[in-house]
Amino acid sequence: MNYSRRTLFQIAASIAAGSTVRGADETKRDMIVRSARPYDAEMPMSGFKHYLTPIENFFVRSHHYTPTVELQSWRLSVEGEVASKLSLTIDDLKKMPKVEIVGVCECAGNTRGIYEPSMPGLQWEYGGVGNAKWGGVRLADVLKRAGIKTSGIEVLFDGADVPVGTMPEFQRTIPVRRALHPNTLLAYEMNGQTLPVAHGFPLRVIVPGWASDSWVKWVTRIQVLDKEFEGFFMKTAYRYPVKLAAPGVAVPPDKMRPVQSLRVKSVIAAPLIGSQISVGKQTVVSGAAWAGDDSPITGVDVSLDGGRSWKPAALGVDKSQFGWRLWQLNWTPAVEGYYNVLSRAKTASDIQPFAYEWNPSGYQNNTVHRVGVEVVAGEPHPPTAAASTAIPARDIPANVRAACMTCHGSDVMEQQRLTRAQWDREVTKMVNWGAPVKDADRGAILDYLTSKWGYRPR
Ligand SMILES: Nc1nc2c(c(=O)[nH]1)N[C@H]1C(S)=C(S)[C@@H](COP(=O)(O)O)O[C@H]1N2
Ligand SMILES: [Mo]
Repeated sequence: MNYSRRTLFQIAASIAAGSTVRGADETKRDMIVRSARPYDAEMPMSGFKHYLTPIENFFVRSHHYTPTVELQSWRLSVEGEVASKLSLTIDDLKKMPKVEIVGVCECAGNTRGIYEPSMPGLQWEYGGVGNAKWGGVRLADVLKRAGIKTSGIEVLFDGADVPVGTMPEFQRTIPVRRALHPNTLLAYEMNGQTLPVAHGFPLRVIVPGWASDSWVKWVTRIQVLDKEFEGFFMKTAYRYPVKLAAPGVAVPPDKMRPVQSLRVKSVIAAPLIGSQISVGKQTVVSGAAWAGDDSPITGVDVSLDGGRSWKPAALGVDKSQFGWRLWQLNWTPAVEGYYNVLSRAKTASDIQPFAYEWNPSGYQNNTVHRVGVEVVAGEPHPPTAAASTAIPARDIPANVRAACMTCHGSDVMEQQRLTRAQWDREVTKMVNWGAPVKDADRGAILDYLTSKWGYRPR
């Protein structure tokens, strides 16, 4: 959706005043909020204990402000390289054959937060992922109904969300081959309920096995293109180096390709990092594991000694082609001390690596998860929370507030660990997206950002 600058500032103002534009889904609980506006929140580690992630814990990633969609006026338009344009209501879609698929929705940037050197972006740890049952129609059925032409190369999706500042629209394409794949859906249900607002009400794209940057929410328009789409979110963002570069080295976008398939990955949900467990008492090491669109999980191995020896974990009974697999291993530690607990998932053709492939935007981090725990005699204490770098808004200088916090809160800045040169590039990007930065203020703003949220090792 396109808005004039004036409307944009009215929207920004109404959001700041907490009025009509809907923000976070009201039903979220225990989330790790990475940004309050636009709303970005991570699933707590306890979410990895459920086969289907409860919606109240399902992570949310929205580049822009959440739109309020009125079903009465909502239409899905299908256009471009098609024999006949369509304009469909949600009831039209519900009359078509319904399909349900369990699938992992994982942000390409999940686990970005552990890369060194760090890069700008939401500093997701492990919970930028969830597993849900999606219900809707096959995208192929809709495209065939419109009479998709053989000239079609890519299918473009456009959502109803409202860009932050002068950021580009969140528009994404997938190749026609993937669009016509029987597992690619337009979903109007999540875990058997109406798709929640935060997850794209009334309709979103589901591309099982692919990273969720392709899972466009709040879809209003589908356009079949006869050439490759040039938009920002395809040609600049969500790209991964064709050939890896050394950590910290820039890679030009034309030497990168779009992120597509997920990678084999497992996460340890319990015990939690930094926790204590009792000697001689049985503990359950448990978590979830998933993979991309080519082959399912064949096993998860657990090490209780930093990778010297491995034991196979028991896999949960619930399984589906694109869903995650729960796993667990019982452990009764006999000796006190500090233990490095690791999990490593595998498929018929791939296995989790120990070293990450550093890449400029910090995508696809699927390294072996390590959880350090202490085995103690006596009563264990719960893990201690990490120190916060939060600063009350009133203590942030006025020029920083005006430049940055018209569009988003300070929470997004607090999690960054950036050098002055990296902050400089961020400020340039934000100015291009409409941030009001006076030339005279720029140096002071950079000094402040670097002094508060400069690079620090994790
Ligand atoms: N319209 C729209 N769709 C979107 C986004 C967005 O910002 N706008 N974010 C994408 C990204 S990057 C991710 S990771 C997933 C997150 O889906 P969720 O919020 O349902 O977990 O939505 C995708 N679909
Ligand atoms: Mo994402």
